Amino acid sequence: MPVERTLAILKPDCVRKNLQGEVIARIQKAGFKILGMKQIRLTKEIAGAFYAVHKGRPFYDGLVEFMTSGPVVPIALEKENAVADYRTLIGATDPKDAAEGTVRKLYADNKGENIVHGSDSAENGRIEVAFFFGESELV
Ligand code: DAT
Ligand code: MG
Repeated sequence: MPVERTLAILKPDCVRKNLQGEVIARIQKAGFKILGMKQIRLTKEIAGAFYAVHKGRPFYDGLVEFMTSGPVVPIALEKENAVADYRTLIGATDPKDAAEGTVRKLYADNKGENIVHGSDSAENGRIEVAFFFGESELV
């Protein structure tokens, strides 16, 4: 299977609940290599640009509001089959639909506040990692 990059983001609810360590431990136990990690506060412009694909959807403004409501932790991950394996680890977007034992099932309150982001394709994995990290920050 091809080695892929995928972008995780520990969202503001994850940081508020002090769950960063729990989620990172699950990522590491699942065999992902952490290439880069930082804590930042997104501006409306940055969050809006990151989620530009969702612009016009009814949840877009709330999503940008939420993602700028506190610090987030983008994490660049690498592994064989990283995109699909990370999405299996985090579970469905809505925690009500997420499989038992997944990060969102365990920790998320609702579909809007769902603890973590994950890229949805290998191409977007590379694009989203590059959105937050320069190549010199990926080690
Ligand atoms: P995912 O984060 O699982 O890739 P997505 O790309 O469809 O899900 O949506 C991006 C984020 O937008 C998602 O994590 C939470 C929010 N969102 C999506 N659909 C929503 C909805 N119906 N109501 C509230 N928030 C929603
Ligand atoms: Mg998505």
